[in-house]
Amino acid sequence: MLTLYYTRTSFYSRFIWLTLLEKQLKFKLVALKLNGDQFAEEFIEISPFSRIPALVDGEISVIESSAILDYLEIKYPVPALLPKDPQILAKVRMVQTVTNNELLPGLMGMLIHRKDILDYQYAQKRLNNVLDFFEKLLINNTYFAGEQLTFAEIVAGNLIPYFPKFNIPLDRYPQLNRWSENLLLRKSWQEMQLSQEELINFKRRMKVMPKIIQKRRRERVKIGKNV
Ligand SMILES: N[C@@H](CCC(=O)N[C@@H](CS)C(=O)NCC(=O)O)C(=O)O
Repeated sequence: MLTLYYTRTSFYSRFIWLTLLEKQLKFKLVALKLNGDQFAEEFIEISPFSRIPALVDGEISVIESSAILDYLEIKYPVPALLPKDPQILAKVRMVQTVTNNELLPGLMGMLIHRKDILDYQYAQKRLNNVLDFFEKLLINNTYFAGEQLTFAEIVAGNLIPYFPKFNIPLDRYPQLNRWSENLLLRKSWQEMQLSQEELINFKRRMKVMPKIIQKRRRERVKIGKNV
């Protein structure tokens, strides 16, 4: 049996959750609150850096979301979520990586900072640059890889369709808008929908994230784990 350690609002956890759903695997979810429970000894045995997501598959524990995705793809290859064609694979990997390295920090920056400060404006610029780039990459295709749903949807599609809920309209991006609406209709996306209350709490939590991060660092130093 597969077990995913996660929280419902964690971006990295959510795309593992989506992968398990899209591959129609049987799995168990174990929710962490991240209020200190990530430092419990039993969890650190599974996830030595005390972070989610962590996936346990029988004898094996896998941490780091990209490693988990690769593991699931090779171990459970049907339906395939990575294309074989090198050019299309490069596109999918670009979408995955740019989402993690540019889009997510952009969104977080916009949720954390006040609009009048440079950090917010820089975050917004990063986010808009990614949306411009993705809009062009999509062309008129159903998915980034054409007709095949891939990790590009699992990763970028785990953020962009929810932008309107964060007051980031997609009107300027007709391709991404169409693509987002299409993803939100899928059973797997619907199964993971956050409630209005969860979204409000998430936004509130983001505002105090710098303080939460400091607190976690103090905890990590105390227990002698990696920061
Ligand atoms: N590089 C990791 C990042 C995971 C990560 O940052 N997880 C956050 C939740 S989204 C976490 O566990 N935070 C708890 C903490 O830092 O103590 C991955 O891709 O899996």
